[in-house]
This record gives sequence, C-alpha cells and structure tokens, in this order.
Amino acid sequence: MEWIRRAGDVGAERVEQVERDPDAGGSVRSASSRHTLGGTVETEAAILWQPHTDWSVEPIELDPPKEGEVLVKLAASGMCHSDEHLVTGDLIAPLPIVGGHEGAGVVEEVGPGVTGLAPGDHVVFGFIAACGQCPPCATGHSNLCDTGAELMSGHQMDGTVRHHARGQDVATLLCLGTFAPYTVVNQASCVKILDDIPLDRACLVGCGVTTGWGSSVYAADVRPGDNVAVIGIGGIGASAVQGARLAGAETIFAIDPVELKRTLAPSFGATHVAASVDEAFALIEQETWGHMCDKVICAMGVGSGAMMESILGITAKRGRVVVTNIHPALESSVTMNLMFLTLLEKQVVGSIFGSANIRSDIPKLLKLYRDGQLDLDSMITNTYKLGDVNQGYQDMRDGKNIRGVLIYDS
Ligand code: CXF
Ligand code: ZN
Repeated sequence: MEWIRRAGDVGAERVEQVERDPDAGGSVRSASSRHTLGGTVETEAAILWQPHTDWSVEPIELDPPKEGEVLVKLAASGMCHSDEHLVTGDLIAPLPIVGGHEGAGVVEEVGPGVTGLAPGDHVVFGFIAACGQCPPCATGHSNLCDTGAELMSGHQMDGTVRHHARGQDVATLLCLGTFAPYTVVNQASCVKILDDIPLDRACLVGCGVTTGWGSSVYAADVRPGDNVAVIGIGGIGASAVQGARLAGAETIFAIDPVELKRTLAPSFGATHVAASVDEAFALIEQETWGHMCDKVICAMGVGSGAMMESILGITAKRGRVVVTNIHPALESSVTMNLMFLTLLEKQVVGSIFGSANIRSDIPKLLKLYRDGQLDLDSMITNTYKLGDVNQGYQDMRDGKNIRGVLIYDS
C-alpha cells in the first residue's frame, strides 16, 4: 500500500491509499491520460507543428518534474489571442510547441528543490514566471523577471524540455503548455490560490484579465474622474474596462469593430462604445468637451504602427497611451508626430502583463472576483473540450468570444 494522488482528482482535496498492481507498474489511469507516479505521464496536447496550420491534438509523453519543477493536472485553460499569434506568425517561438499559457489546476507531484508547493495545492500559472530573486523582482517589477524571460524560450531552465511527441522534443508556450490535461512547469510560474476559487475562472487571471486590469490600474495609472479609451474588447480589453471602472474613471470609451463586443462592453463598465478609433474621435471630443482621453489602452489583437497617429489624436494633453497588445515581430515603423508629442506632453508606454505582479495581483484579483467586484463569469463566452481547440479559435476569429476556455476532464 502507498499514498498516491489520483490522476483524475482536480478540484477535490483527495489523497488516497491504494493497492498498486505490480504488473501495471503502479500506474493510474484517467480517460485521456496514463500516469505512473514519479514516471512518465502519457497524455495528450494541442501542438503547433508549423505556422498557418491547425493545432494538432495528439498523444504526448511528459517527463517527471526535475529540479524546481512541478507536475500539474490542469482543470482549465484560457484561449488567449497570443496562442493565435503563433499560428499567424506574429509571435515567433520554437516549433513544435504545445500551446496555452492561461492555466489553473492542482499540483500532482513536485520535483527536487521545490519549496512552497505541495501535491494538492491549487495553482494558477503566471504567464511570466517570477523568481523573486532577480533585480526586476527585487525592485517590484516581477513582470520583467529574468527567470521569466528565460522561460519564455519555451524550454526549461536547464535548456531541455519535458514534453515529447512523435519521438521528438516539444517546447511549451512560455514554458507552460496549458493546452493539455497535464504539464510540467517551473515553480516560479506557479501562484498558489485558495481551494474554493473555481479553477475554470481562475485560469483567466494568469494572463488576459491581469494584463488588462493592470494596463488600466498600473500602466495607465487611471485616476478617479479620468476619461479612458480601451481599443479592442477581447479578454484583455474587457478587463482593462473593468480596471478603469474600479479605478474610478468617469467615462470609458470601448472601441471595437465587432458588434457583440460593443454590446457586452457596458456590462464591464464602458460608458460609451464606438466601432473604430476614427468613429470614436467625434464622440470623445463631444463627451469630454474637447479634452479627449487621459488614458488610452491599446488591447486589439495585433496592433499596427500606422494607427498610432489616430490613437494619439484621441489622447488628451499629458495623456498616456499604453501599448499592451503585441505588434508584428518584424514591424518597426510607426506614425507619430513627435512635435505634438513634445508640445502636448503626450506619453506612449509599453506594458507587459499589465505591469502587474503575479504573486500579489493574482490573489488580489481572485479576491475581487469572490467579492463580486471583478466579473470573470461574463468574460467566458464559450467553453470547449481540448479536441475542439481549433473550433474555439475559429470562434475567436469570427468575433464570437470575449474568452473561450478549454475544460479538462476531472
Ligand atoms: C504575450 C506577450 C508576448 C509574449 C507571449 C505572451 N502576452 C499575453 O498573451
Ligand atoms: Zn495571453
């Protein structure tokens, strides 16, 4: 007899004493995964083998966690736009790669040297790991963590990978790979959360929600009475609207070409909607008496440098534009009248993860959710099984989702 954690146990604090069958090698089976404790996990994952192709859902083998790593059984994964950026080639990463970086689940095993995490702990992954030791972490900017930057390579800290398919090594997006019921990640990526937070909601704060909320609250520094514009009302933009509302903005202009998103935006706190920046110009001019927006958050899927001059046009004197969305990796030109930037003291700042801190802000946002101040429920427009991941992304392209979420079998 020995103590094991059942492979199908997400959401339940349950460690069982089981009789191991010596012929079966002490293995535990769930519907889609076979797991030998301390050994390989045979499971499945959505892998991108080439840009401009579908995600391929297929069997993978997962090595046990090494130094500083943990094996996590995932309950859910958000379907962020950044995974789509791998498909379009706007984001460049080593291929093949297991997608997904908005994950929440339960720690199943810990590798050597792991401190502060134990089997049974509920965790959310911060999409940028935070080691707590490097200069950015030590100065309160863990969104720029040096370890996090290394793990963005998609390889573990020792330069190898734990994921394998078709006899090949497979990287994981941001060294997370949440498009799979199991993954192995660095402990620095994990944030322990309370057991009573639903994991299918909690996963969203690992990227999109905190990125959007922090873009308003930290990067833009929205103040009570501010006029704010949010461009792009996906998962990040809807959360930026919520952040601006919580920070006391007076007016919040939600700008999106998709009608469904303009319809949903007021429920997150938008006071006005417009289909484009150009259309928003006259509305903002009228509603702010020509003052324009103190803060503008760029949260469209992929930005375009050619739009910056119009974006600066809806920005007030001393106003700040926060560039949260990604731009194509090879784009290096932008339209911007630098004379007016100087004369009107406008600012353009970049922000990653909403300039937030995974260890303080993830628990904070989940508390706001529990207290009913942050709406995660309405952010989830559709849920999918892993096998339907391509349908989920098609729905995103078709403008049907604020956020799709993959739900794994419990
Ligand atoms: C992105 C930012 C660029 C690297 C990949 C992740 N952020 C959120 O999805
Ligand atoms: Zn993301």
